[in-house]
Amino acid sequence: MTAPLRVAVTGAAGNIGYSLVWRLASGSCFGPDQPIILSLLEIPQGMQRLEGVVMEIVDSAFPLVHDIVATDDAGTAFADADAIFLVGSRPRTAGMERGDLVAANGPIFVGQGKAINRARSSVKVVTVGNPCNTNCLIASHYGSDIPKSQFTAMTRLDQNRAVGQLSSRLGVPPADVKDVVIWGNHGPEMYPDVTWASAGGKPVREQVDAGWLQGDFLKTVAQRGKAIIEARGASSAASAASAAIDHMRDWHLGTGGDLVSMAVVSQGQYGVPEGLVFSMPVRCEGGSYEVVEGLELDDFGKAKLAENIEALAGEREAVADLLG
Ligand code: NAX
Repeated sequence: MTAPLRVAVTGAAGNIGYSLVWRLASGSCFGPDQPIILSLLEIPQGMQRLEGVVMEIVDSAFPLVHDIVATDDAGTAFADADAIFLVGSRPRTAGMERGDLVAANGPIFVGQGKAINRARSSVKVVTVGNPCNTNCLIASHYGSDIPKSQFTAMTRLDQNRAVGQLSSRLGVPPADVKDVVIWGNHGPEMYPDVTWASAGGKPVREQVDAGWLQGDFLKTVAQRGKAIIEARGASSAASAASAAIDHMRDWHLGTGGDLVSMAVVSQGQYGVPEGLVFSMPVRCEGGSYEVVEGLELDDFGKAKLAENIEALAGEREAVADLLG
């Protein structure tokens, strides 16, 4: 029988966790034949809620779930992990800016980064808790026994939001929208780029005008998180969990040649300063990803990349004391 994968989720009793854990347990991420051990981390104040979550997982009787660990100790949660979803942190609430989030959540990723050193060196880490690019940068700094390539942050929700908008506009199912790229930060300056994208087998740029792409489309995708908070009174949860599943599933099982976007630790590609965690186009195969290099950006794209580099360099500056 296939050996189980050890899958850790932080903030497992939170809103995203409540959706994410069920998708993991059902086989949506690692495949229908891959057993898993769930390793769930919460803060001490969240342990009672986590107990309830564990009871419900047991009650769901998932055939693929071979064991469940529930703990408030990051070292225990991450020991020998094959995959880690860093979700736990404080969500943005109405009126809160990303700068406030950097200060509130950065310190969490110092301790958790150190604890990641206890995972397998092949561990796949996806950072969801915001500001996810910079939290990932902090975690990768302290998780120094693990190769930098194994630390990523999630911009898949932005990709899925862009695909959703194009699908509605062009009247094609989401599966027929391919190769949309998200560049940069999971923040308002993020750039959804359709230069290489197709919908229904035809280039997107031949089907929609540049004014819409640079105007309403960009604005809708960039401000979707805020719009959801205003409508729901709470930040995106089910769609975020779904995107985290997509991100990890593609990394683990491959993208079959399609472009997807992951925020990865830059090695200087596309002029992004080394070490910044920046969303780029990747292809995944055999359990690893490769940044797709050499794509030609137009002037608008180059300006958007510069804007994202500036924003993320600013966030890195804001947490310089944590990286000391
Ligand atoms: P919730 O407040 O519902 O849940 C967070 C959970 O994390 C809570 O149960 C809390 O007790 C726990 N927690 C807090 N600090 C922790 C720590 N140090 N270790 C372990 N657990 C800890 O928030 P939720 O809606 O689940 O959102 C979680 C994070 O995802 C937030 O930072 C949010 O901003 C971020 N998001 C990221 C998205 C992305 O695309 N990258 C989109 C959705 C979401 O906004």
